[in-house]
Amino acid sequence: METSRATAAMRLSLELARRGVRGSNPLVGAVIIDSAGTILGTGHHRGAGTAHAEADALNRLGTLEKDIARNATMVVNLEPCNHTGRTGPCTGAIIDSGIGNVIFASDDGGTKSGGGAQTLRAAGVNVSNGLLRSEATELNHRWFAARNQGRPFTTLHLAQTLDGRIAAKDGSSQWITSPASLFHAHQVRARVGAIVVGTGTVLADDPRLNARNEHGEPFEHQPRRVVMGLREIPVDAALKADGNYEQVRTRDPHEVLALIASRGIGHVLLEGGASIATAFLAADLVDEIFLYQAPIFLGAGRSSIGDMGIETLAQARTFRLDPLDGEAVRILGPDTLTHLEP
Ligand code: AOF
Ligand code: ZN
Repeated sequence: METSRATAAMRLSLELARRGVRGSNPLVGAVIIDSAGTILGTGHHRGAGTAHAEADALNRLGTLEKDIARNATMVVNLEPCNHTGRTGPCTGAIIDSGIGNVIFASDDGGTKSGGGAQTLRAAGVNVSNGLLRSEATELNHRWFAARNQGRPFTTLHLAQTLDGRIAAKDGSSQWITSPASLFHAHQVRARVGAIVVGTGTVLADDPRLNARNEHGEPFEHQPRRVVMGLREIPVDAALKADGNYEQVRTRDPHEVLALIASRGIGHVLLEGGASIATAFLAADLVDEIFLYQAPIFLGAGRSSIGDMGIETLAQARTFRLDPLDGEAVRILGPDTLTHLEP
């Protein structure tokens, strides 16, 4: 395989990968090319529980003729997995397809999912790695970091006014953002393993914190509700309704994430309030942000983020626009939604 063709295919894999959603799984794209570099098929991973990129590309391509398969190359930005998780192992799917060559960028390195290259080689597949490794590592850097630290991936929701308020002076806060924003937030809820809120939010708003569709009906998958903080919350709090709930009596975000990881949960949504958002940001434990911004000012009232101990501009916590499906900023009814990463 000519390097420039393989590199072009890897660039395409990275581009396809970015169409997925972040969370407990990495962003992965796969491109199958023939010996001349012509694209035979493409695929990408859409998020936890859905087909992996390699399987997606193979499924869409269908059965390959033996000769074509032997000369074809699977180009993918992550080492094909070697484990049966929510889906079958990609190594097995590649071996079954008869594809003779695999080029990947980053190693998987997971205790269960890793070792794919070895399995493929043992089955007679030519494997090479490291092509565009730095781009591939960069693409999933927060996911790699979360996994190396043994903690869940975290998503922070901020729903605020143009002046960064989440409640008016009198405490009223429902609703600052529009139904369109709320619906988007519920779709995010539906794909995380747990939602974290502070005791203050429970005492102030008594939220249900379940994931509902546009008709207000609950989605099939419901996240676990984790309440963080020392204050007692009422026995009849709405979020306790289905029993999929617990309180963690700490103010330390590391401790909360360790507990959630011990429950086998890989993706956490931080929903508020300000003290939770502030604590996780200050500890550099926010992997992505969905910022819902309503076109209103309040001029006073509760800020979305509190004092993080920053004294001067040079100490600012910096985020950057991170496109999802090609766009980092979206219009949701009257609001804007910005997707950010550290
Ligand atoms: C791949 N291709 O597209 C992805 C991989 O439980 P599962 O089945 O969703 O597996 C998740 C693990 O598989 C994840 O932690 C990572 O190690 C790997 N992700 N591997 O070959 C893909 N998304
Ligand atoms: Zn896989």
